[in-house]
Amino acid sequence: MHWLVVGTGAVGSLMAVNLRRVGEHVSLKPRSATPHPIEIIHEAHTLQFNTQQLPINAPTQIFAAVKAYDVATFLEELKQSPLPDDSSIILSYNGMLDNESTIMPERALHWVTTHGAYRHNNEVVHAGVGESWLGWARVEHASSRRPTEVFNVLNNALPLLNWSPAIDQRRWQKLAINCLINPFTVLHNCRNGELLQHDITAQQQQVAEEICWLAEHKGIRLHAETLVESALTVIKNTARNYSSMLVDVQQQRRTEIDFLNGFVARQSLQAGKAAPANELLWHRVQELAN
Ligand code: KPL
Repeated sequence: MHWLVVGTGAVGSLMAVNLRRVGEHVSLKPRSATPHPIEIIHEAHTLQFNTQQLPINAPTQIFAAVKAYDVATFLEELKQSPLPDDSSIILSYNGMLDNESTIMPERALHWVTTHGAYRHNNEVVHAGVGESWLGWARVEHASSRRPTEVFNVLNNALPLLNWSPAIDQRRWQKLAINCLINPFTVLHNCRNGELLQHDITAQQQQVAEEICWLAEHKGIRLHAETLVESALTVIKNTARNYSSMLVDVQQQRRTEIDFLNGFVARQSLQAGKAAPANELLWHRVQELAN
């Protein structure tokens, strides 16, 4: 199979090296056009990847691990250069977009993961082994058959992969975990594990309750206590990590706060209920990030 990995951050790089490891043909689509191969170091080996931009002529599986704020632009670019039949588009990003249901292509799939990875210069480190879930992005396809070949290759490359007809449930859980950890690491300027030294449980509980209300409004059932407990487990399991949001702030990049707590605040208001705890975190991180 031909794969085009879009985004050379931690997740994209991790998937690229693992797809290559299981014998797949992998190219990378960097943000800006570069004619040179890209090198990724993994487990002390240097791997070279050719770069490719759209349009694509041969059937290709696209694995896009991009920032939430790049998703709409990328999907628009794809719309301008439709993919050949037998291609699929697998998306992996933090948070949610307000207009998601209107911009998801027919054959799009969401890939949600608990694997931990980070990039240091050209090197990608698989810091924590987790598992992943794959499911159709468009609700009307939720119960359609899984794309067996794509599923098997992804499962082989980075196990364990689960097929999920209810991928939105997973995405909401992940959204909640990120909303309950990432902004707090920015406000306290600390590693995930250092959050245990700060008294944030009451605030997290309110953030979680607001998320549960919105999720319920959209037909997804979550439990606030369980979310806060899961966040605590993730904090302990990733204690030495800097959250992706804190890294973005430190490197003066745009954060994904608009697509996490910002998404919850905006969507709740639109549904008729304020979400003050999420709104406060949204604005505080925006202030600190500018
Ligand atoms: O996904 C993460 C992130 O940093 O974005 C967590 C789970 C918080 C781990 O750092």
